[in-house]
Amino acid sequence: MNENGFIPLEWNEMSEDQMISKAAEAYDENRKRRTTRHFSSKKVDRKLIELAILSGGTAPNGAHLQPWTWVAVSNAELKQKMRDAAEEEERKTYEERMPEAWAEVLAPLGTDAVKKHLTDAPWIVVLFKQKKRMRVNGEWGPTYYSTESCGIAAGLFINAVHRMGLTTLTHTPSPMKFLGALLNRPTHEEAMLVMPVGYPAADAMVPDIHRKPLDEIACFIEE
Ligand code: IYR
Repeated sequence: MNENGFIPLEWNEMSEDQMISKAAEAYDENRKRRTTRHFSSKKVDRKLIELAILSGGTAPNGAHLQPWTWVAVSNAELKQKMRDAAEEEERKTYEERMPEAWAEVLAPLGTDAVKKHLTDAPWIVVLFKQKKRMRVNGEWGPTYYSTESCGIAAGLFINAVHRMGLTTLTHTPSPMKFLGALLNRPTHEEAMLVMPVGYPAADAMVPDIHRKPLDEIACFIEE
């Protein structure tokens, strides 16, 4: 049935026990996700990257404009160029542009201007946010909530990568303009996140940090 462009929602009610068990299972899986900077160079099938991008593309988004372009790079020469350009910007950030208040919170995470993960990982996926769209009348129009939309999409992509047993790192070279030029993107698209994807290295390390407990991140207002 299709009435005015609407179709029935596909949805199956679960028992409350089943819901709790599914919710706990999802949390248990999600809390095992960690961000590591240490990637193996073991190859990853393109099909897995396609599936992760498709998961990202299921994100709720402003006016259903799906304002994202995902560029997946496995070409070694191009990954090296991306790393060189990212490191050039990052050296300036870490050495000259980073205020002390920022450096202080990054210190425990062990980040620096060396972006070895960009050449170690078999894939780099760059998420571009579309700031404009072509209207049916042929004129350029805005997109809406594209930052929020792409943020949600990135979260779903990261979750999909984790659930398939791989790892990714959200890298934010700043400024990111060089990515549009290197990857030939039109000017209405703005690079937002760089996500190397691959297997963690056998000796991958992560900082010994902890997540805030529920009572520090949420409050409930009930009857
Ligand atoms: N963009 C830099 C610096 C950086 C900033 C934050 I906030 C982090 O959580 C981690 C790193 C980089 O990608 O290294």
